[in-house]
Amino acid sequence: MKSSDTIAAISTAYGFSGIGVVRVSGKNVSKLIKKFFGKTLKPRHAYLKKIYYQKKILDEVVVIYFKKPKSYTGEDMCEIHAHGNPVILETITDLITSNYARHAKPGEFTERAFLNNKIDLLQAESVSDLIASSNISAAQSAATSLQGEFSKHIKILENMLLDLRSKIESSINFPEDEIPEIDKRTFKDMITNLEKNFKDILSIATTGEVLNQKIKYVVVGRPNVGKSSLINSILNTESSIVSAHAGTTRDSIRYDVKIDNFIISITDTAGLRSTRNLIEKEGIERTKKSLSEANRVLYVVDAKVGFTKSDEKLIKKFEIKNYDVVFNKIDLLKEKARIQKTKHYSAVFLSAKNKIGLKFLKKIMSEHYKSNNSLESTVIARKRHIENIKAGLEQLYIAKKHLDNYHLEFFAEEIRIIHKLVSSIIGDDSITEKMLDKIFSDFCIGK
Ligand SMILES: Nc1nc2c(ncn2[C@@H]2O[C@H](COP(=O)(O)OP(=O)(O)OP(=O)(O)O)[C@@H](O)[C@H]2O)c(=O)[nH]1
Ligand SMILES: [Mg+2]
Repeated sequence: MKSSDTIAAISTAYGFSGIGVVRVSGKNVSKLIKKFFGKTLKPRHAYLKKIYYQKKILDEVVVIYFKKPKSYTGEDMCEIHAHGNPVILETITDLITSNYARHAKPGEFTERAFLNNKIDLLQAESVSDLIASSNISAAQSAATSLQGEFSKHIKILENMLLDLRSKIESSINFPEDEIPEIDKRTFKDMITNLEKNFKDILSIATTGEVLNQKIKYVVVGRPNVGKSSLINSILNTESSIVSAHAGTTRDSIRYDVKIDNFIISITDTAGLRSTRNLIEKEGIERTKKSLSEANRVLYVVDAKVGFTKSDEKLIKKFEIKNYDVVFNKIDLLKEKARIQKTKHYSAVFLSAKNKIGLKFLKKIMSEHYKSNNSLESTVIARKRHIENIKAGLEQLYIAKKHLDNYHLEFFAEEIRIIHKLVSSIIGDDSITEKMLDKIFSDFCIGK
């Protein structure tokens, strides 16, 4: 399965930025360095070098050479830190791939790190999870898994199973078919310990989907209260159309935005009112749909009008739950921005148009985020891992029954299956190329 050809890719996101990095890994790296930069470089030292294209300077770059096995992939590697311009980065990659390397496939650098035993499969997967994290807890859990914390738990389980299997083997060699009483007691104790370990792992491992869940906010209210203006000031752009005309927004539009250190989704909707206009009616239908998918609602009112009986009616009619009320346009009242907590909701007084008091709204969002993420989870897990652990636990219960019934052969077979389920989590020999392809194809190129 090990491939020895040299691969190259741009490892930073596409677009314009301060710097962009091209990564190369494989046996041609030192040849390439010599050709490009005229001499060999000391490993893990940064060198300022020039790169030429058709005899003219293309860019001044920082090059770092990593000599195997002390590199991310475990092979000879080099990183070229150029200016973050797609034209420059693509030209450098072309120069490299025309003679010394081929383009890397998604996740191929990490796949090589796995194949060269730099990391196990669990850690490899957490690299991708770390990159995809949408909040600080997800990122920290992925980083913890990447450090090998999750693998450590799995390895303990694996060793316990190995130990049990070798004990079973020596018991099987007894002439009688039955399990000697003394062995049975030992096996029982070991099974109890295994069960505890399986359960402990399930309690600390949480899937990325759960950890990355974004709170979905929907902004609703009557026409013209300033819903679109509120969204624009949160996004700091003019994404939603704002006008003095009531009924401006006719569609539900979703945006993702970063607040502090987490990402939320927020949806602008059509103002709620009775209308004969067919398009506006359809817009209100879409508001209903957005409401049904929301975790939290921001119900906006015009501070000059206040929160009235008719707002209460609307909230009932549209079955709006988990809402806070935004009193917008406080600039017209010369009121101070603030939060006021009531029995049913928090009231935030602000001005969307003048961007006054937004920090109070963000404070409330932070509180929502914290109460949503009170999980004490420490490691990030894939569905694949959780499924294997759960399946292992189920098999363990079956094994227990065989043990109670003195069926040593069946018991041994169950433990063998459990062992396989656990080992494939960190990637043992039973992992097929096909499975690896599937796992690494989710990665981004250059990682
Ligand atoms: N003075 C003042 N005017 C505001 C404020 N926020 C919004 N407006 C004005 O209120 C009007 C309506 O704003 P929108 O953001 O379009 O309101 P909306 O709730 O999205 O309206 P619909 O999409 O029609 O339901 C516009 O003229 C805005 O400029 C504010 O904080 N202060
Ligand atoms: Mg609007």
